[in-house]
Amino acid sequence: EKDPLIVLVTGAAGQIGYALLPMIARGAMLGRDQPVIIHMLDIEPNAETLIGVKMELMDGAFPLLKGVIATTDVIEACKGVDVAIMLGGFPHRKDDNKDLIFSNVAIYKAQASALEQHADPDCKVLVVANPANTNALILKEYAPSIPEENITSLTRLDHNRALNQIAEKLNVNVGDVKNIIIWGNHSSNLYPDANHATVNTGVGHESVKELIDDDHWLNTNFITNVQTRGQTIVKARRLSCASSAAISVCDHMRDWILGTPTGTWVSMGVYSDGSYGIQPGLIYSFPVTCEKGEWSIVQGLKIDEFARGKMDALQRELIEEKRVAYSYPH
Ligand code: NAX
Repeated sequence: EKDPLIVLVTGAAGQIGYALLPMIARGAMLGRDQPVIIHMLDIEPNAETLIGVKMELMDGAFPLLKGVIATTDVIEACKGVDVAIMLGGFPHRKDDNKDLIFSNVAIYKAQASALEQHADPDCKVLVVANPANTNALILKEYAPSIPEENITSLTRLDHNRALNQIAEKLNVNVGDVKNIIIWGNHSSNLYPDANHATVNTGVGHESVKELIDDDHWLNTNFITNVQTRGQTIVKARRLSCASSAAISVCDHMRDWILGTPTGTWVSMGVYSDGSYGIQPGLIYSFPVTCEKGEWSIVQGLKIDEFARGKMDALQRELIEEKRVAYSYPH
């Protein structure tokens, strides 16, 4: 049997945590043969909820689950961690982006230091809490000894939502659609790009763009459907999405650690290296393939003028978030 990996989930008493924890314990994230020890972190006002969530996790009687720690102590939570899923953060309040960024800078600064000092030196981190890209950037800045390629942010939910939109439009199984791209920022202006996506039609991989044959739809409704999907769910469920977010977290980590299938890429927020003219020093979502725990940005895709405009606008948005984050009083 493999040695257990220690998985930290911050904000574990929250909505996504509730859906995610049993998935991790069941092997949906790291594999059905990978034992795990779960560290759940939340803040003092939610300490009791956290204990309740832990009790349910224990009652799942998961053979892969070798231990659970539920704590409000960030240092205890970060000890020996191999994989860190950062769901915890200051909640969004309408039209107060600066406040949101500042509150999260304080949180991510402290958690970065704790991870740097107490986690495994090769710990892999996924930031989910919004603003996810900028929180990931702060974490990277304040944990300089964690390799920069180990710090990523979530755009996989948007990626999966985009795959579903295409599958519904073409009336095909979502498992046959691949190679969507979510570029840039996980924000209300996010850009799903289907220009390079394909559908397995049984006889081969055909271009989504050609099959749909409606650039207007791809450049309007398709984009807004993905952008507003979260709000559409809130309206229907009267709660924000949780299980789809948890699934996408598992997808992100599983593909990163165990590898993407040949010929398939996925979207991940990663530290930019100048690819596609995006300036280095941002956490920007790119199409990536993964092998043996390492991601690499898919190179050489043709970018049309429409996509270029969206990619640049999202870059500007991230530069602005970064500026605000860096103006946080040190
Ligand atoms: P909840 O508000 O249900 O849970 C957040 C939890 O974090 C709470 O239990 C809270 O007590 C805890 N928390 C707050 N500060 C903390 C700290 N300093 N240390 C540890 N825990 C702390 O939110 P939930 O619906 O679970 O969503 C979690 C985060 O994911 C939110 O920031 C949300 O905006 C973000 N999302 C990001 C997505 C993405 O694609 N990147 C999609 C899903 C989700 O909306």
